[in-house]
Amino acid sequence: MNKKFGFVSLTGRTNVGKSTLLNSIFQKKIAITSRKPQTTRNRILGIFSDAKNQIVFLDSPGVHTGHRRALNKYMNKVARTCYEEVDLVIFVIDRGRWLKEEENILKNLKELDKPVILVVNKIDRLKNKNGILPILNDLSSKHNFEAIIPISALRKDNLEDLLSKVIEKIPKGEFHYPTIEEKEFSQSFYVSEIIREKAINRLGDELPYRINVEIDKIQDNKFIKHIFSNIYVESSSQKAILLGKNGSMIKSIGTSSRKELEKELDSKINLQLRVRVKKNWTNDVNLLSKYGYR
Ligand SMILES: Nc1nc2c(ncn2[C@@H]2O[C@H](COP(=O)(O)OP(=O)(O)OP(=O)(O)O)[C@@H](O)[C@H]2O)c(=O)[nH]1
Ligand SMILES: [Mg+2]
Repeated sequence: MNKKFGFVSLTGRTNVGKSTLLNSIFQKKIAITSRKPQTTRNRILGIFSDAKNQIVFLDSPGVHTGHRRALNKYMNKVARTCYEEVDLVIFVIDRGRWLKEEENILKNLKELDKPVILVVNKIDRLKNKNGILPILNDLSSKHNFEAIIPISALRKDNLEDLLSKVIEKIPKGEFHYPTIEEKEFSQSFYVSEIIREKAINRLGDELPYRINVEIDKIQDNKFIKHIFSNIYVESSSQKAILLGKNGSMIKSIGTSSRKELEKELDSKINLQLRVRVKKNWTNDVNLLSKYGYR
C-alpha cells in the first residue's frame, strides 16, 4: 500500500486568501471569495486526487475578533473545529502581517501539537521582491513550522511547492472518497453561495454580514432549471438597499448569478430571487440553525 490520504485545513484570519487558494489548487471555483472580510461561513471540502494521493482540503471561515453576534461565534467555532480535526494545517497569512488573530491561532495549533505549513500569501503585492527574505526570516522564529512557503494564490505562483510539501506530510492511507469527486456539498448550497457572492460584491460594507441566501426549491425540467431563492435581511431599510432603485440592485445580483450558474451547472437557468425580512437573524440561534449554521 503506497497510497497516502489526509485531511488538511486552510486556516487563518479572515480575508487572507484561503478560499482563493482552494480554488487555485482545483483550478475552478469551489468556494466563493470577496475582497470583504467574513466571506466564508461554513466548512467547505475540496477533494484532490491523483494516482497515489488523496487530500481533502477543508476551507473554513476566517478567524476574526471583535464581533459578538451568534453568527460570528458560529463562524469562529467552525474555524476552530476545522483545524482540530485534520492531519495537517495550512496556516495562511497575508504577507508579513502578524496580528492578534495570528498569535491566537498559532497558540492553539501549538497546544494541539499539529504539524503546520505556514503559507505567506499575496506576495504579488510586495513592492520590493527582496522584501520577502526578512519576512520569512522573522516568521521562522515563531514556531518550528514544517515549511514556510511564499505564494500568490491569485496568480497561482508557487502552488506546486505547496502541494508537494503537503503530499510529503500527509500519512499513508487508503482513499476515503471516489476519485471523481471534487467537492462535498449539495447543489443548493453551491447555488446559494454564488448568489451570496454576487450580493456581497455589490453591497456596501455592512450589509454583506446581514444577508442570508436560502434556496426554496430547484426544479429540473428538460431544458431549464428553475431556482426559487429567498434572500433574508434584518430590517426593511436593508431590504430597500438590497432591492435598489426600481429594483436595480436585486436585478443585477440576479443577472450575474444566473450567468455564472448557467456556466457552472451547464444548464439554462430561471432564477427567482425574493427579498424577505427576518429581524435579528444573525443573532438568533434558532434561525441560524434553521439556515444551516449549526
Ligand atoms: N493580490 C492578491 N490578492 C489575493 C491573493 N489571494 C487572495 N486575494 C484577494 O484577497 C481577498 C480575500 O480572499 P478570500 O479568498 O475571499 O479570503 P478568505 O481568507 O477566504 O476570507 P474569509 O472567507 O473571509 O475568511 C480577495 O479579494 C482575493 O482576490 C493573492 O495571492 N494576491
Ligand atoms: Mg473564505
